[in-house]
Amino acid sequence: MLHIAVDIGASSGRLVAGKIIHDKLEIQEIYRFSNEFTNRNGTYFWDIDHLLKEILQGLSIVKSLGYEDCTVGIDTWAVDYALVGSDGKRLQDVVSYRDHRTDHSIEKVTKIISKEKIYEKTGIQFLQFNTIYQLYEENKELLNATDKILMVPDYLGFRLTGKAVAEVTNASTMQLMNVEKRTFDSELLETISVKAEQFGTLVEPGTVLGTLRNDWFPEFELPNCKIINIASHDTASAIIGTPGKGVNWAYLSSGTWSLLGMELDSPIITEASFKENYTNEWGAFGTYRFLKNIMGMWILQEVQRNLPEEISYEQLIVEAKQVPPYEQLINFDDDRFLNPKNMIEEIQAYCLETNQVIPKTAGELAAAVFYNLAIMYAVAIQNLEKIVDENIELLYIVGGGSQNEFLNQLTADLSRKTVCSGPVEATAIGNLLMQLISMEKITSLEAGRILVSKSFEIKQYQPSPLTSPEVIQRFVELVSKNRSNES
Ligand code: ADP
Ligand code: LRH
Repeated sequence: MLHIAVDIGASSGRLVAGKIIHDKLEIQEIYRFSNEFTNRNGTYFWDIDHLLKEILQGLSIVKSLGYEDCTVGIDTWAVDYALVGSDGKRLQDVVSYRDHRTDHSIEKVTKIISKEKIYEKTGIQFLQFNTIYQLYEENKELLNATDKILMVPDYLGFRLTGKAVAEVTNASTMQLMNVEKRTFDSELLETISVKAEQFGTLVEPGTVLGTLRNDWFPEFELPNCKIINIASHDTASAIIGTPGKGVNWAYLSSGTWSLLGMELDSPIITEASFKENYTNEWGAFGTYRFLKNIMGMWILQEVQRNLPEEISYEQLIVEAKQVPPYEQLINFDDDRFLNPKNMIEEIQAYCLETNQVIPKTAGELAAAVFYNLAIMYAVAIQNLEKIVDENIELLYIVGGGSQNEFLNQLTADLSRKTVCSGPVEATAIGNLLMQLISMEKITSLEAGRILVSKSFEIKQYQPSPLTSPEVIQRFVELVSKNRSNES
């Protein structure tokens, strides 16, 4: 039987088919489509009906290739949701987490319940767009009329099967789950006037959601599909698909976001993890993704979008390499870079305000992004080692961003760690592995990761001597200066 991963990130979606052939996992991209949010009357929305159509279009291609039966898993980005009425209809379009409605919501919610208490209960990092803050800002009449609040992959599954669930890896990103009780926290729900019954049934990855209702989509020729609840948070799937071995490895899932952390068996909720805003998102098999969100390739995507002429990633990297290193230090995790009107102007304004060289050309802008991301990764690894109290030996970089060999080498140099890159499609692979485990074709997460390391090329980068070792310390000082100015 064929297995299909539907993997939709903030910048693109794809259907990837997978099969075990001669003890190797073979994957094939069946269909790819773009994804973006757009501004309508001042609010940023995702086009969720377009995504649903693209999934159906991709599945009809599977059928046209001669496959009659398959399993399907759906993963997407986290935190966003659809509000569904009791008639099963969506009450409004899905608002993007980059919308400005939550710019000040952490302050508002933490006036009702303290930051410390929220962190102690959930172990989840403070990001202004977490579901808890989005629901706090939601129109109260709409919320009252809501039968089910479904996270994006759960909603897509609901549209395909009629079954409403809350898959736990993604549900944990709401910052509404009590990590000790492993269920919704009643005090947090009360704070935002939402009831536990308004969510779908909590399900673990590996369970079966239901059967695709082909009869609901007569305009498409579809195969028979069993939809599996995989780890529906794309980052959870990416970490499942990361071929780490042993204990002392960290990961960097590099796409629109850079998610850097370690897989743990139990959460870490301490003063240090709180201060550095590390999160404990739930993983498959009771693991925790102890990680930090770093602004990631979003910055570059937005630089590219605002350049006067189109330029490929490959060309941007060629031009960035010609620019002198470390021309400016930029803390891209500053909220001002979350969704500015024009990323290029925002970067330039930051450099002007901080008396630094202003990047102007495509190569200078890309260099500013790469050098600073590499510094941010190195700092995040240092903090991670301190908090987890482990010495990290290997950093695995997976996702679209792992194709950037220049940044991979810079990351090895600055972090002083061996870096392994690939697979590029770790998220789709993790999605497929969960389907294979659910269908009892592989026995465990470890067996899945061994399969990945046998099946895909992994490149290694060793740290080379540093030209400017002081940049990391200077960056740390910059961030702590910003923090003390804020408080
Ligand atoms: P997401 O799932 O968040 O949409 P992906 O894992 O698909 O993200 O990664 C997208 C990112 O991959 C792009 O923003 C870009 O930075 C990077 N990327 C894509 N193609 C290349 C390439 N050929 N070389 C280097 N980086 C690339
Ligand atoms: C990456 C991701 C990340 C979340 C963000 C909203 O695609 O899921 O893990 O923090 O999007």
